[in-house]
Amino acid sequence: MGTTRAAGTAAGGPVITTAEARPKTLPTSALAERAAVVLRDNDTGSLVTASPKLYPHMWSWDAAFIAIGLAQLDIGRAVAELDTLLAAQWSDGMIPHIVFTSATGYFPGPDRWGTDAAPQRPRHVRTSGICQPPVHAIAIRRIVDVARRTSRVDAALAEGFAARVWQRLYRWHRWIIRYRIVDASGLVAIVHGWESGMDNSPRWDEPYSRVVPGTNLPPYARLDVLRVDDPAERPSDDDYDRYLWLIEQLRGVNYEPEAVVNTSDFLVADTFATALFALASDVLAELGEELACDRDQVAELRQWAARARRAVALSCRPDTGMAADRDIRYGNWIATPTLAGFSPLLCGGAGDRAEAALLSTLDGPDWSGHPDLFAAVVPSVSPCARRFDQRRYWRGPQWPVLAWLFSWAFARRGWTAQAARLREQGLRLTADGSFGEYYEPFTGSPLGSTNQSWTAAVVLDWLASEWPSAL
Ligand code: 2M8
Repeated sequence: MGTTRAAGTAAGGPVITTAEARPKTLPTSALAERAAVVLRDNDTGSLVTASPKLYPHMWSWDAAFIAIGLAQLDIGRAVAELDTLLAAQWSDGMIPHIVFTSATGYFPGPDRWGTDAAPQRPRHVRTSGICQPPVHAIAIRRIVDVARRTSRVDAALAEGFAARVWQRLYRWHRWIIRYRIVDASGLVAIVHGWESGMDNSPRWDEPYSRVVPGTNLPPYARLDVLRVDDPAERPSDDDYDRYLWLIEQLRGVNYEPEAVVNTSDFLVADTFATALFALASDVLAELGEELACDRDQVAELRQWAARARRAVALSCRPDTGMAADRDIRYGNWIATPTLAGFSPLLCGGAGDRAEAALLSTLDGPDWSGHPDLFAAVVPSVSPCARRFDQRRYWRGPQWPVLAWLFSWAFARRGWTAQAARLREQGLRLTADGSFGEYYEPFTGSPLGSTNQSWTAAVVLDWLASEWPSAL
């Protein structure tokens, strides 16, 4: 405890000094119990907030992962979580990125978003006006699979729910196809870094450098920096000015989906969102086949998945094999080495040789195999990259929720050894039971929020006995 060491030099990267202070490791049963307590404590009755202090509302992709964890406790509660989210779906099909509770401790709240004047908004609840990655079909798949193993009653409940909401999910995917495939890359476009879920990732440095906040940006006070131990774990004030400026732009066109794409100074084709769209469209089509949903719509989903998969494969850089994003406004590729580069491994389509090479990059010393990592979990940015920052949010730390996503996708693809290893290492990272939002890669210390719901949720799923061979 408390010794200081140098780390991060393996592949010629920066010398990084870290203080080791690794907390306890809980036995599995205690870890599962703690995870369940976190989900229960963060439950308002109709939704589980993303975290108790930092994020006292429902976030779209958090809700999907949270529902996966809830399924290990109570299928009915898991289903209710997604029902709450889907009830906030906009009339055009978009699932909003935040569904607000009455809590006031988060900025920007509903007044700053100002979606009340948007005709497509839901009437009974206030939401933000952008979206997040489309992982919801994956959650439904997992809930149905878990329920089928628990009891007939649970299976009937989960399948009935899936059949009931399938059409809503189809409309959500159709919204993405209609409004967010906007350039020849065929990748899913985003109009705000928050839509990627990886808010301040170096992927967005260049596009954000071109967003210049106007002098008429209304004043505001950040609350997020007051809720973490160290503001250096969060985005900078300059980042926030840009985030808020984009909201002003979107609000200015009343969140009309075509106008939003034409207006936002930030318009980027997101390879990671595209891979998730491909994967989730396939999963939704598969559920549609099982539940005898509309055949034409199932066929459309398959086509959308194939197109998105191809777009991700085409985005791969010839030198590294890693997928890239594209700045649509300025017409250039963005090949910053972040974990989004591994997108083809989620959805397939790059070809066997390319995938094998990418898998060995993932396991190699620049990434999960970096010798100084506390746990062999893919960091959000390569520890050998110039812009790697081991404590700052999406610029270096490890995110258990993303490790779960890769582990689930790998198991589905039949890569059980890799899936099992990710699960084992993900559990190593989270074994102290603090359920950090993200983790410092060299010490394994939790950062950002603690008792983060999606971290607790994926740990609960990982701890389920049948994982991963029977996925
Ligand atoms: C983070 O994003 C929000 C804005 O949406 C924030 O920083 O205020 C991201 O990590 C995002 O991916 C996540 O869904 C959200 C809630 O956990 O927090």
